[in-house]
Amino acid sequence: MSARLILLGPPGAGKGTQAELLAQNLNVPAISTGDIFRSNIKGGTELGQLVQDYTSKGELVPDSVTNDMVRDRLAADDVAQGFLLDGYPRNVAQVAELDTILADLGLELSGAVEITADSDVVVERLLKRAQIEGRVDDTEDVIRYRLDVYAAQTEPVSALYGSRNALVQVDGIGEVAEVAARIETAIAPLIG
Ligand code: B4P
Repeated sequence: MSARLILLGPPGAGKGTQAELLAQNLNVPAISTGDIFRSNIKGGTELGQLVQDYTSKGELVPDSVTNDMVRDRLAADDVAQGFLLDGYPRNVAQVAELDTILADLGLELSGAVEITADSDVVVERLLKRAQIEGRVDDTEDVIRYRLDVYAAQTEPVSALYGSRNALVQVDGIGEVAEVAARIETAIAPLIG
């Protein structure tokens, strides 16, 4: 059975952390749009220069850029047996685009997992990460702005997958291993 999953959750809920563990477990690639942007920024590529202003402010990168990048990535050979999308789709227009991309590839989504976490907890986690990694978008103002962007643009995405009966929600508060175990239990009905 191929797992084709989406991982949703506010910044700091643990998406990146859990995506890595879950992808290993399911033996599928984890595809993080945020990671792809960051590695392009670091490498000084044309894409990196294009997106840097948006990511540093916590704004969503324009759909035209993000959608093309995801379309290319999902056409790669290693995705044929499944994937875990981390951080995409992030607004309702991206959901429509993903529907089209998957239909074009003849693939069906297994469902979406939303990791939930209280704002104060995520701000605290991200400020801690800032001290270790120094990500430019991990300042308190930008973190709070990213949370607002999540509420306005990405919560409707989870509502949409909910209306399709394709959403499970998992509490992201607790030890990393505890959250991972909750996710594993929650996705069982999605991946059969
Ligand atoms: P992302 O890379 O997706 O950044 P994020 O939302 O902050 O999540 P991240 O994965 O980094 O954090 P996590 O919760 O795992 O996006 C960055 C930017 O890229 C966006 O602002 C936007 O500009 C752009 N972008 C990305 N996708 C886009 C799209 N589709 N469309 C348009 N623009 C897009 O972890 C946070 C911290 O919590 C870590 O330090 C971790 O160690 C810690 N943590 C995790 N689990 C924990 C636990 N259980 N207990 C304690 N700490 C925990």
